[in-house]
Order: sequence, then C-alpha cells, then structure tokens
Amino acid sequence: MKFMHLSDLHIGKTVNGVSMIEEQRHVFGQILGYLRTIKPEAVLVAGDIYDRAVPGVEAVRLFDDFLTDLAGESAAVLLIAGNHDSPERLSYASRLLSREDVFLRGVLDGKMRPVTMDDEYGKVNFWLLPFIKPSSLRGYYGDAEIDGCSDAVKTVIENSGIDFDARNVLISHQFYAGAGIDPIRSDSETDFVGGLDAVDAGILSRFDYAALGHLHRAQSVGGENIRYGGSPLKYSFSEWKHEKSVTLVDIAEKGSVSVSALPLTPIHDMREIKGPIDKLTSGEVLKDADPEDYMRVVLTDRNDIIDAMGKIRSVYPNVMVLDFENPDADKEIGSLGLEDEPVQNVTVLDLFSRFFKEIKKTDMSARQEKIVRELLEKTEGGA
Ligand SMILES: [Mn+2]
Repeated sequence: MKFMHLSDLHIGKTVNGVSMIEEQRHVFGQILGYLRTIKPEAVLVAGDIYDRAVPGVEAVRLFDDFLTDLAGESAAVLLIAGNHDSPERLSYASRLLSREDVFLRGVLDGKMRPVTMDDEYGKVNFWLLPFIKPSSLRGYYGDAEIDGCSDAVKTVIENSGIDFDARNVLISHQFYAGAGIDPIRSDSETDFVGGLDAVDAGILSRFDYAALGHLHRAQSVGGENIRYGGSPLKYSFSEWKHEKSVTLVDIAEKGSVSVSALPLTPIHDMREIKGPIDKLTSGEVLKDADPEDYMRVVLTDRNDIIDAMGKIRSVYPNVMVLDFENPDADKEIGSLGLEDEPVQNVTVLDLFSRFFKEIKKTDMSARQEKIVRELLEKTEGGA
C-alpha cells in the first residue's frame, strides 16, 4: 500500500509580511499532480493545517479547495491538528467528512481509534493523534499522574488497544527527540504558545511508520520509518538550503517499508546572498539565479549606502530582508596605546581617534573629526 505524507502546510502564513497563499496554492497543485500519477491509497497530513487557530478568509478558502481536490481523487485523506490549529475549529463537520473518506481529528478524546484500510497483505491501521498537551488528557485517566508530553503520548499509545503484530501507522504532531537524536530545527517552528516539550522518539519504534509533523525540515528521527514530512514551502530563511518535498511511503508485508521524497518547487524560491552592493547588483551575480526569488540580502560594504533598500529592490523586487554586516565589526581590537598612559589622561576625542585608526587603518578626516567633536559637545559638553 502506498500513501503520501505531508505536514505543516501552515495555510495562510505570511513570511516577512508577504502572504504565502499563492505559493501554497501552487505547491498544492504539484501535490495533486503526484496524487494523480502515483495514485496512493491515502494522503496523511500531520498537523499545522493552518498557520493560526483562527485562520483568515483566504486560508479557509484555500483549504476548502485543497481538501475538495484531495477528496475527489481515490485516496482516503487523514488529517490531524497541529499546535498551530484550533482542535475544535479544525474538527468542524469531521463526522460528515468521514463519509467521504476524509478523516479529520482535531480533538483527542482520551484514546485513538484507528482508520483501517486493506491491501493484499491484510490490514493497515492508521492511528490519528492530534497535537496534545498533558492537560488534553484531563478527565480521561482518573487520578493518574501525567507528567509532561512524553508521558501523555505514552499513555495514549498504551491505552488505544494497538495490536503491534499488525501493521500500524501513527500520524502525530509532537516534538519528538531524545535517545541521542537531535533533530534539525527551523526558525518558522518557534512561534507557538508553550506546551511543546520533547517527547521521547523511542516510544514510536513499534510503529511500522510514524508520519510526523512539527519540524519544518523533512528528516527522520531514529529510523527511516519515523519521519517528519516537513513543510511544503520554506517558511523562514533558516530553511533556505532545505529541499522541500512530499514523502511517499510504500508499506508491504509487516516489517517492509520504503520511503522516498517527491520534490516540490515553489513559484519563487527563498535564498540568501551576501557581499558588497556593487557585486550583488552586478550582471554576473544576477544571472546566477532568479532575481525574483524571496531574498535576504546581506550587505558587507564598509561605507554607508544611501537608499540601500531602494537600490536592492530595483534588481531584487521580492527582497524580504536587508541586513548589514560590516566586515570591520568583528575585528580584533589591538593596542590603543594605553599601556604607557593612564586612561584618565586621554581625552575622549583622542581615545576615539585611536580607536578609529585601529579599525579603519587611517586617520579621521578633518570633517569626520568635526562631526565627532560636535557630537561630544552635545552629549557631554565638550571633547
Ligand atoms: Mn509547523
């Protein structure tokens, strides 16, 4: 049986003030293309459907379109809430949707119930575990002390009546780590409201495949069959070198699972460039890649540039972030000649002149000295 594993769609997300809705629509089109050619039996979406608990109108519209398109293919669709989703809002009409083979779990009522599918080797049980905190289990396990997320997930797994002799697939959105596993994080994961302490990935080892969400870089934790699907788009500059993909899983008889990644290509890529402005705006650099990409540009010029943003934008129209990194800033400061002379005998202006010379390897010009003198007069009444 083949199934596709997606996660962290974050529909409606804006990145550095730019709406990702058209990028998302574009990449969902590619996912549908894969679905139509590969024809897997199921599509799993491991949480963070929306970017916000109360998504905007455009986001709801896009999810409605995507879900309708997915359900229109022959695959079953299984979705869970992530930490960005509102469990209750996401669950809207989920009982009705299950009639269309769309299984949407936002809220967990104490334990998981499987969605079971058959192939030539027998049954495959899909276990949907929406994002939970220890408090999500309140009222379901009597007085049992549930201490942290790891304990909460363990309690749910142990109490869901899972027959581990059968084939089982878990869909989950927690932060799984530990046991010597140090997953790679991205900046776009961090904006949530608490309650996401690490869950020991070791507790997933008995599943034939764990379709995970939360980390935005596609990666396995432990074995190849315990895997974060990753977000379908780059949602922060920390991800600019990541390759985005959809995971395709092929599960045969018990113990036989193969995993591959199907690449996703955005309309505009996200990338970083760094250097002096003349170089970055030269034809030589511009021809290397699409200047319409979403850019973080780091300027390393030593001198101030008037209207740097305007100049960068004129060649990189979709620049998102402009940073400055003066190469002098990290320089080791050598001697200011204070070894032989008590510092209180040196005027502030003189001290600054020495510092300037040490960094710039040249004396201040008369004009620069005048500026410093005037500043000192303003701040402390004289040089
Ligand atoms: Mn996420």
